[in-house]
This record gives sequence, C-alpha cells and structure tokens, in this order.
Amino acid sequence: MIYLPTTKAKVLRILEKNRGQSISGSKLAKTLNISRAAIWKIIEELRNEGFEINAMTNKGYCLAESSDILSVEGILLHSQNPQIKREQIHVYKTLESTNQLAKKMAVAGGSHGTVILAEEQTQGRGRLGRSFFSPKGTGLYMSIILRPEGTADQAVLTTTAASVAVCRALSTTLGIEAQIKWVNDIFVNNRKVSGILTEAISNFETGSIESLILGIGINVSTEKYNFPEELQGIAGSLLKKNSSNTISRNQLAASIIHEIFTVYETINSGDFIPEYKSRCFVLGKEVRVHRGIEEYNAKAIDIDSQGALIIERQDGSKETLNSGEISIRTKTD
Ligand code: BT5
Repeated sequence: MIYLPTTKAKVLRILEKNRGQSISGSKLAKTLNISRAAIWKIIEELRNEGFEINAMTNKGYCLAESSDILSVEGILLHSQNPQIKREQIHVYKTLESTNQLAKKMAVAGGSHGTVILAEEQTQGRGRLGRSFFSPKGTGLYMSIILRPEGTADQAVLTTTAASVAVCRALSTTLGIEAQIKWVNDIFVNNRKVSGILTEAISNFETGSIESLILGIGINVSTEKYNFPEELQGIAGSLLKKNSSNTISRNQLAASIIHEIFTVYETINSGDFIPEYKSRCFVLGKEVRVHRGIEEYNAKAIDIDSQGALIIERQDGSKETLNSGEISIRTKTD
C-alpha cells in the first residue's frame, strides 16, 4: 500500500491544493514546522513515487497540472462527502485485483465503505471468469466493501445502482452522458468505457449476504492502440489524447465514491431505476441471451424494480433475467 506518513501527506495535500501554482520551500517548511531540508527530502520521495513536481528557482515547488497519480490526499481534496474518511481509502500501486483484496479485507472484518484503489491490476476480473484489462496509470480500478442490511441478495440491484452512480459522476465531472448495457457495462460513443463486477460473500450457514464487493473499472485515458487487439473494436476511454479536459483520476474517483455512497442509501427504494432505464440502450432492441450453454434471441423490453431485465422470447413468452450468470449481446456486439 502507498502509505504516506503524516508530514508527507500534509506536503502532498498542500501541493494538491495549489496544483499548477508554485509554493516556496520556506513557506512549506514554516507551515509544517519542519526544516527546508526535510521538505526537499519529502519532495524527492514524492517524485520517486511518480508525482510530477517542478522546482523553480525563487518560486518553489509546483505539482504539475498533468501529474495524475492516485492518492488518498488527492481523492479527499476533491471529495464533497464529509462521510468519507481518510482511514477508509486505500491506494495501491499494483494489485492482482482490487476485488480480490477487498474480499480478503471483508472476510477479515473490513467495514462498510472501505474503498480500495490500484494504479494497475495484473489480474483484473470481469464477470463469469472473464478478465478486465487494467493498465497502469490510465484507468480507475476500485472496489468498495458494502455491508447490506437484511438478507436479500442485492447483488444485481447494487450493480444497477452503481451503474447509475458512475453515469452521474461522468456527467458532473466531464459532462459526458453515458449509456448502460444491462447489466454492468457503461458505454460512451458506442464503446465500453467501464465495467462493474459485484461479488457477494455469503454466510455459509444462514445463506445471508455478509458483504458485497462492488468493483468498478474505468478506462480514463488508455489509448486505442494500448488495448489488446481483441479489445480495440470494443473498448474506449473517457479522455482523448490532447483533450482540453484536464480532470484528474483523483477527482473522478472522489466523484464516483460520492455518487456510489449517495445512491446506495436509496438501494431499497429503487429510486434510481428510472434513470437506469433511461440510460439503458438495450431496451426495445433484439438481444441474444447467453445462459450457461443455452443461447437464444429475444427482445429486451423492460427493467423491473430489482434491476432484472424483462425479455420477450420469440414465442411471445416473457422472462425475467436476474442472474449474474446471464449475459446478453446486441446485434452490434
Ligand atoms: C466487467 O465484466 O466488465 C466487469 C469489470 C470489473 C472490473 C473492476 S476493476 C476493479 C475491480 N477489480 C477487479 O478485479 N474487477 C473489478 P464483463 O461484463 O464480464 O466484461 C468483461 C469483458 O469486457 C471482457 O471479456 C472483454 O471483452 C471486455 N473488456 C476487458 N477489459 C476491458 C476494458 N478495460 N475496457 C473495456 N472492455 C474490456
């Protein structure tokens, strides 16, 4: 884990607050009540961790606008949600999978609202044993531990709610109005920019859900040619190269975490379902349903109050798809 001792965290917080502007070493030293040499040492450490900090004679240190390293400080700085505390956010350089670590932490007693992020995942997971390509520094890969109340299996509904939360965050931070493909994919300009994987940990004896691990992967600025060949026709990113949009991943992460916590408070009311439906581009379309070894064509007609997809089969019969074991394809897939 990237652990920042208090003074280092404070230096980073000041630099983040003044991003793009210089702040003198002596001012930093005075504010934090340490020597200029100590400041210099911390700046060197931060640089070694990848922070782009420029030093200008007579002006001081400046965290470059383009510096985009995930950090607890950076996320907190952009967080509008006072409920989100420093202790619950954990940032790692590299992990096999944030969901995998979140699961371990949940089993060990990790509390509701614990958030785990990684700069890269070496074994990012998708649904049904698929993988999620998670290259270093150009995406957001995060997992949140949720402790659902009651015994209902909220996994599908949580994925539904999280899809809406991610769309809201993209809208407020970037002005992007994304679309959703049932159940867990987020599309921008007909390309998948994000996938969500909700995994449940249940109590073996009672069968109740003890925790849900909500995993979200987003391609922020991965270039087309950096995706593996098989994904180049499917995957897309939020930011284009040289785009004027300079949002940092910390800012986006803060917004997503805020929107997830907000929407999760209304999970049982299903108030977000109308928004999910309005963004869900499969409704009204012909889809191919994949259920285990079975495959068939149908028309997607509605989303019910639990986030399940209602389809009409070719013989006119209706069916409700609510299992994580089902996936659908549209004609363009
Ligand atoms: C998903 O599964 O899209 C869920 C992805 C969840 C990833 C997050 S990252 C943080 C957390 N930790 C994890 O280990 N996972 C979660 P699914 O709907 O099954 O889609 C997987 C399919 O999407 C693959 O088979 C590819 O076709 C495609 N794909 C893989 N990587 C992609 C990417 N980076 N962007 C777009 N499409 C991708």
